[in-house]
Amino acid sequence: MTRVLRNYVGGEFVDGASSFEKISPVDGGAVATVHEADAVVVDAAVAAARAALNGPWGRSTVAQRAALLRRIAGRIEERFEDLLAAEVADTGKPIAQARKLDIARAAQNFRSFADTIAAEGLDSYLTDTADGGRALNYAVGKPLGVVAVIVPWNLPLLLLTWKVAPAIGCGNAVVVKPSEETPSSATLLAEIMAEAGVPDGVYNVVHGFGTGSAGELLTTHHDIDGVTFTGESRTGSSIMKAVAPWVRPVSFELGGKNAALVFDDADLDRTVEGLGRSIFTNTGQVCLCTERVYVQRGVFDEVVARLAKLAAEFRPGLPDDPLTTMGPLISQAHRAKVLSYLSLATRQGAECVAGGGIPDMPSALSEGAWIEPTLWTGLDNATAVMREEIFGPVAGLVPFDTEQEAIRLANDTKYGLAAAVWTRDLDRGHRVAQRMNVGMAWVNAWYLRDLRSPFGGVGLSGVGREGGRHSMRFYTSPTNVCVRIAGGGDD
Ligand code: NAD
Ligand code: 6OH
Repeated sequence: MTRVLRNYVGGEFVDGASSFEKISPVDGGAVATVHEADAVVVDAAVAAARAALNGPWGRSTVAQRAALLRRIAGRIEERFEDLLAAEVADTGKPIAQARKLDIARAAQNFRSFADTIAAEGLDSYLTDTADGGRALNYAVGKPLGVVAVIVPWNLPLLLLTWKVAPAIGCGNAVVVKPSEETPSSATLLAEIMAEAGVPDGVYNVVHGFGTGSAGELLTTHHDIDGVTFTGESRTGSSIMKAVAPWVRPVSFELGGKNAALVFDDADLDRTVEGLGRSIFTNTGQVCLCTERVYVQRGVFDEVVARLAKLAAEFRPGLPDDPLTTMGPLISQAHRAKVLSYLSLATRQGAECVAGGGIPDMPSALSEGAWIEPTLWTGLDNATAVMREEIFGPVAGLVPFDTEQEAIRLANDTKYGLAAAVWTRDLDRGHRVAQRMNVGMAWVNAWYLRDLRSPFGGVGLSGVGREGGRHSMRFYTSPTNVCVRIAGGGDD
């Protein structure tokens, strides 16, 4: 029997008017029946969040909220195996990866933001006035209010908690809309929130799709105060339009078409290992994944050969098989999109040097969304394959001659999320990284995170930054108080 997942509103699990099936990307079987939130449920969730803000939660202190975030982190660790099972059932990702990255980061997100809010200082200025006196300005950071949190399916719990932790830490109430592909961990988190003592209405979950469903109902709701969204650039654009009538603040972490730049002095062992992780982690379904690799001509053939060998060594399989090193894509629909780029690459003149199709799988897994890690050479930077986000375990490799040319090729994109520079020359590492038109550039590393640093992108890759105090800026709304201190008693 499949599980039934309900919406979570004001501390209660509630049905929706209709339901949909969540399908496993591993074998095509049913994972869960999910209650879809209609307008009545979304309204109730927003109202529950508003009521929480108007109650004792609205008067909670930073110290109380920091303690609460730490309790949530502790409870996540106690229910680690439940969350792991939920996440793996939805995504099919190898358990070892979900254990190390996805679920572990959920607890870290809460702890990190507990530290951030507890350490936040007062934003204050002393101003000289014309009469020789002074004025004291200080800004009181108040919660933004009811925050709509809309997240994708690739790192479901990690990305959800990356937003929910600072939102709650800053005293907001949230209505979360997880992806229709990954409804399980957000629902389980509702139980964890209740167990940790989060007041009713502070964390609400509405299930469903985007357009014409819970996502749109939430972003067009008249009583939300802001939207934080992670997902596709096109969806970000729709949400921006949806909130325009109310001029609501948004924070968007969107797609990428990220470049790696490999110089001929790079440590090739570290570089190829790093490239492999950056292209293939989570079956290429991380917004930060590299899909364009620019390699200096002198080492091009060697990098291609070594990376192709590494790609061929990946083993698709069941999440709990210790030998599995690559899971499926999230769904058949997403695989159809990735496969369409595989055939387009060939039509656009690519030479496929690794993968290129669907791997042979045992018959029990034949309905899964499996795909081969794929590498191409011979693609021009102007081709759709090199310009559009594919979001699969794929990359095109292109040679370059000079540093200037590498910078120009890497920056020749409408996206601007991340880049990775591989070189032993640290002057060049800094120089090139600083010239990348992106939110995040790594040198001799990829996806190495400090949760206090600004995370986000430019261009089609997003609006705003989150992380540490950058998150606090989005999740709070300051009121500046200016107190005149008259000078000398002659005023
Ligand atoms: P998506 O944009 O299709 O969906 C994301 C979420 O938005 C889902 O919950 C979906 O139901 C909802 N949604 C869709 N249309 C909506 C609408 N009109 N109104 C309101 N909500 C709507 O993205 P996805 O396919 O789930 O995720 C993959 C994409 O996410 C990729 O483009 C990837 O690059 C991006 N992503 C970016 C980051 C980042 O930090 N920059 C992180 C993870 C994923
Ligand atoms: C995108 O798929 C990954 C985003 C990662 C983060 O937001 C993070 O905090 O690590």
